[in-house]
Amino acid sequence: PNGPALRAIGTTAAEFERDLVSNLYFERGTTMESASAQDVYQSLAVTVRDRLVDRRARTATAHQAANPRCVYYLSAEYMLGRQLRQNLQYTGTEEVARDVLKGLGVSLDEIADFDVEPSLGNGGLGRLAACLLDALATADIPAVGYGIRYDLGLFRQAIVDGAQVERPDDWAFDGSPWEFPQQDDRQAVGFYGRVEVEAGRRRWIPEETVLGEPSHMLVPGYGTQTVNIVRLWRARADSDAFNLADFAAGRSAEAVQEVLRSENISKVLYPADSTEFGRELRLKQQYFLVSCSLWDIVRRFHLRNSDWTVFADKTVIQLNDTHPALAVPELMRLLVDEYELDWDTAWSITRRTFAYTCHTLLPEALETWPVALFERLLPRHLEIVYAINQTHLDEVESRFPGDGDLRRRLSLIQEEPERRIRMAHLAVVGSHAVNGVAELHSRLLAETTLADFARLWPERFRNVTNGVSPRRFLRLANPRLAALISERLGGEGWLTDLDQLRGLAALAGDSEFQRRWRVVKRDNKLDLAAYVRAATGVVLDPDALCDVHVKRFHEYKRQLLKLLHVITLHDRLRADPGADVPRTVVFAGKAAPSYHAVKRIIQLINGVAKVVNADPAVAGRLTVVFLPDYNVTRAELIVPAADLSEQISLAGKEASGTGNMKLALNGAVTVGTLDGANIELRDRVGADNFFLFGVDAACAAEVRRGDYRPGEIAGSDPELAAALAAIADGRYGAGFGDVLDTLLGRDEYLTLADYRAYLDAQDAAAAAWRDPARWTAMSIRNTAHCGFFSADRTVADYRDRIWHADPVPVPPR
Ligand code: DL6
Repeated sequence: PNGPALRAIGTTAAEFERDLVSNLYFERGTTMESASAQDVYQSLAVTVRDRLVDRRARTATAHQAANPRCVYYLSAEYMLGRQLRQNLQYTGTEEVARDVLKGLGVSLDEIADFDVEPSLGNGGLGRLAACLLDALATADIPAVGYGIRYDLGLFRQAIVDGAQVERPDDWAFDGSPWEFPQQDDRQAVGFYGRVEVEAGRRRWIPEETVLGEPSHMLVPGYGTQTVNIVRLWRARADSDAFNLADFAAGRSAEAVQEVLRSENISKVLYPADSTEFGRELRLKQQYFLVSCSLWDIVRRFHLRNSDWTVFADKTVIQLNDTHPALAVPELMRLLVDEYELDWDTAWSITRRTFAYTCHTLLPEALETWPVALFERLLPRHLEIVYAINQTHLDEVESRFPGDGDLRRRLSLIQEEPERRIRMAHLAVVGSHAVNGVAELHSRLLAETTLADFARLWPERFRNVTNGVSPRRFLRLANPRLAALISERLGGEGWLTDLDQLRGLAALAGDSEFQRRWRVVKRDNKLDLAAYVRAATGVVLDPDALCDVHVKRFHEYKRQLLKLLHVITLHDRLRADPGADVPRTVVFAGKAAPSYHAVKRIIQLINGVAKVVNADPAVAGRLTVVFLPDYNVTRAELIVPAADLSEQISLAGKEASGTGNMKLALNGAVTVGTLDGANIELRDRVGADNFFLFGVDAACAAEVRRGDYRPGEIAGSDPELAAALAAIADGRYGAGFGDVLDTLLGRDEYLTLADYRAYLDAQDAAAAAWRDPARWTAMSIRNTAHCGFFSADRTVADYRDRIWHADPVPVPPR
């Protein structure tokens, strides 16, 4: 490629300014004198984006020539975060842009605030997908991420009278400069209908068709020329779906009915599944993603190859959890029905192509779909699932003859109380590799959730511990710390070789380095404080211990345990102002709209915050804030400011966690349980630099099986009893009896069992904080030993253990 791209590759100030002004003029139809801030933002974004387009063109050329094995990542969620600053950094144009804008009388920081994060995911799973794409491009591995371009991302969270209120997130309302719509690649997706037999072959005749229209976003690698893409599908109705006659007759709602029915498919991330309509829509979304993406993968394969026998050598499809598991029967349908391969050949190709990552241990999170719904929506796929199941159960029978119980447990179909398709089983049966996302999680998967499968095919199971992007979560989020690290390590090599951070360990006790480390943390806390004050009115003390519990709300993550600690601190401090170190407790996170129990916990947190922050007896000692609308952008603000990282899920429940990694990387010391990747984190940063507490997974399971009586624990621990009494007597707002009932009834997540150990760990943390030299050394050691948690290492593990995909370096222009 040359010609047009040449216009946009210069990185001098003059070239950048020329392109910026030109984009303003030709793309926005305005000039610097009359441009709005939005005009400047959009033109700046396009100016930066253009510098990646040239790399993308060269990447595509290099991939076409090398005909490599490509990694296709199928995920219903991506939390990409804001793009502008990332792309400025990855193109090396941040300083140029800042200077050029300044010369034009505009501040880059103000303009950068117009950048909108596409929140196309719920939490960990979606953010992991984004970190892996970043690391794939950085490793020069040819990859495409496939997902859904939801019109409305994860809801925006507002707090009204202490309670969570969900507002729509119309992330592209002002137009997203990062999207490239690809109307030419629209693809028809069928639903419903019937199966017919034609010349001895079964063929699906769908009754309804929707168009999948892709747009892609660029995913640049850091320090490399590779630019991969994420391709997001949007549902569109056919252009003649609008009923003009109805409209003319005044029936405007009827006129748009077909358009809405089609376009609803990509309208919202995770439609509520409490109604039949919502459940059907969700399954439609999943098939929509899978159908569009497989068509595209096959199209890409045929651009470079003609022989199906090499499909699996050129293609690996990673299923990010079970949401895209329909890809297994869909590929079978394409191969058998459309391309007329025989079943066994198709099945061998399919199995060699797919790999599956499981992200949970919670039984309720393992997806199943009612057979009746599945049959109505995807009749041919149901036949294929049955056929796959038959072959699978025959294999089970031949390996374990006469074990009907085992067959029932391993079947793709659950029979009772209603016939349902088990999507995790479908994903395991259709894949050659299955992985968990942390050592403990992978072990527990093989020992519990998927134990029968692990017995059947032990060779399929492996672990790939999660990781995070050091570019986004250190350099971009925490430029002060990144600069200090680069200064001391003599360069930025650590950004792509995170183990180099080990070099900091030797400086952990160096008083001058410690002083600078503390200055960075304090400055980051001042930034957070400014934001918190503007958003909530709460004033934070930058010298207080910044104690953060930020992540999705779920009972197993035990925000309530943290809150009991806060209530106890409140009591203790009222009696003795020196009972704890000055502390700011930051909560942030969203609750699923229908998850009533944790929405009540959010309310209680806000009730506690209101009372504590207004209590003169603890002023300057304890501050509690709930920061609304947690997302990637907010994380980038909170994580660099944190001193203490709360990773306190009940052991055996959190698959991995990635917030634990981001926080430790930024020098926060963890107080945590032996859960998920906490275990590996503690192994690496050292037990002396981690505050461990609580039951382990085996013990938790045992307690759960036994005669656990939370009421007795509450009765025998006066501080705990006082905390519960304070909630009961309405000190933090009336009517939280339901929260207490859950704790004193089943206490499913052993909050009360771990309370005392947790408080002891917090007291140990406070003691360490009282000694700044000790604390700072712990903080530095956390950062120094976090190299393992780079997404680059995660991608290298996937590459070596599952994908076997070689890098294809893209030559510079
Ligand atoms: O693997 C990414 C992330 C883990 O770090 C979290 O521990 C885990 O809870 C999360 N899982 C999900 C989806 N759960 N299901 N199904 O977000 O994945």
